[in-house]
Amino acid sequence: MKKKNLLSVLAGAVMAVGMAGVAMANAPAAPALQPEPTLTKEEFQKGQQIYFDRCSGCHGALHKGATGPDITPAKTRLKTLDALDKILFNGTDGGMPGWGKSGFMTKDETALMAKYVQIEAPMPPEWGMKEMKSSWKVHVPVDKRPTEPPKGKNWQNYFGVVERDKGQIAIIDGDTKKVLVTIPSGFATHILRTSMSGRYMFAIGRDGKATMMDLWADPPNLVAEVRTGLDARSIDTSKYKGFEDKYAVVGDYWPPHYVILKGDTLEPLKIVGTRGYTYDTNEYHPEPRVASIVASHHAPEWVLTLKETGVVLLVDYSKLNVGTVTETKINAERFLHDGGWDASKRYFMVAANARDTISVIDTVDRKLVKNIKTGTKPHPGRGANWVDPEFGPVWATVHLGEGLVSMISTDPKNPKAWTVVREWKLGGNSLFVKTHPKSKNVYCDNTINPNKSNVLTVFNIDKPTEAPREITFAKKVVHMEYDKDGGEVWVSLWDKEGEIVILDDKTLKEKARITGLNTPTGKFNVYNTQMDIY
Ligand code: DHE
Repeated sequence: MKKKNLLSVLAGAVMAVGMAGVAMANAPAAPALQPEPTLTKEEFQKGQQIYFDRCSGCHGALHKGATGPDITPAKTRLKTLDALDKILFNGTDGGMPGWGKSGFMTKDETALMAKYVQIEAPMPPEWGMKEMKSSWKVHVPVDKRPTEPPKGKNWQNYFGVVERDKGQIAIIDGDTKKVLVTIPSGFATHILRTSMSGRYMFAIGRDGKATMMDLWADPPNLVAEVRTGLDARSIDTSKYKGFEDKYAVVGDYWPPHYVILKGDTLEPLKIVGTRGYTYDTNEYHPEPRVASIVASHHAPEWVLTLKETGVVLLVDYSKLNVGTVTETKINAERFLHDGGWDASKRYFMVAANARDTISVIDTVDRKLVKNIKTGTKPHPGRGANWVDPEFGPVWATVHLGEGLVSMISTDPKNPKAWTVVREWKLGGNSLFVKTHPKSKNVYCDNTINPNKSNVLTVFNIDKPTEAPREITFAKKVVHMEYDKDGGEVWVSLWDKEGEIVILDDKTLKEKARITGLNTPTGKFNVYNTQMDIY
């Protein structure tokens, strides 16, 4: 009832403004709010599930917007059901997927979702220590695990590959290209990270489930799991000297909190909430979601980004043994998303994608260096570092909203430091960019451009003004990763009958192909992830 009243007040306000406009001049009347639709209990439950699976990542659990716009009823009821249905079905130029067109939703489902987004968002439940502890399972106790790496195996060249739609991880031997094992993980598993020793690999599911795998077991196995929340995207471990493999941390979207876990068992140790105030306007936000996390090499700290408030947290975990976590808050920009280290691993480069900005955080002097405007919706993944022949060390991002690679000088001594020094035009809107310290190539996917999603674009570092080469595949291409030695590039062909194509980095010729993978998405080489090489 309360919600209805709020909307009526808003409707009244909008109408009053409209009428004043008519009286004063010939200004166009503000659009009237559409009536609130009614949904049956079944329709509501179905809408809620579809919203969680497909929409909340970009628009937030409370529909308030982040990467995608605010879609609370005050906005959505300014549009007709038909107009909303068309957006849901066909997508938009701004990067919203065409859920109907791409086959993820039926015609009936996009029509249902048009109605669902016109009603007030239900408040999702909380998830505290009691719930976490009851979901925590140690499958292999620490004293039952191997004490040395598997003999005869180049385990640091293993790859963890997310098979997203199956919610499982394929561990693949990078030397033999054989799938050693598949391990169940969370719903629509998002990313993988390794511990500092490299021995443990961690997965985070969109349902908040963290999964821990032991790569010293032969074959690798699932050793522990815990559900840290109801919606999550990021996980990392403690990497600072003296704290290697000691802790893991998960950043949740819902509830808005981060959870510190014991590094060898995933036992939940501490939950810290992130609800608070936007960095610029100081408005309370009920849902500041934890986006990217990196582990500092300069201090016993994690760098955590809070999407909606635009705040970067430096979380000191060195006194956790006495139950204390110290946070340093650095104002950056809204709405923080993904990012990675520059080559020195001192500066964290993070996209505030809805503000077309990269924020640079100095983790030694513990401050914001600069907010740098790049292109429309930067989306670096972790980005890529190389040495430009003219501008020296650069870090680069691609963009969701346009086909553009932006290179930022990361050498503090360069007069052009922290500015965009070079740009490359890309055929399509992109998700990920990748290179390796030993490589002369920079690879970009074009995943979200419907006309070029099956094309991999390859630039030459030494000839930055030369046109890029393009490799066309039979299926949509997403995410690239190098092997340990930097001689091979692994590329996902993203499909239910997906594959990984392995290219020779020098010749760009196909070396091998791993078939039979369901929606292979992110791929993480153990050594490169352990050492933050990208
Ligand atoms: Fe991601 C990284 C959030 C959609 C594949 N993604 C990240 C990170 C965040 C994030 C916060 C950084 C984690 C870190 O470094 O700690 N992603 C989100 C979303 O909120 C969003 C936009 C919508 C959603 O509903 O989840 C989203 N992401 C996607 C996809 O659709 C992708 C392409 C495939 C999938 O998983 O469904 C996708 N995101 C990835 C990958 C990375 C990632 C592979 C890690 C890149 C890397 O190299 O580190």
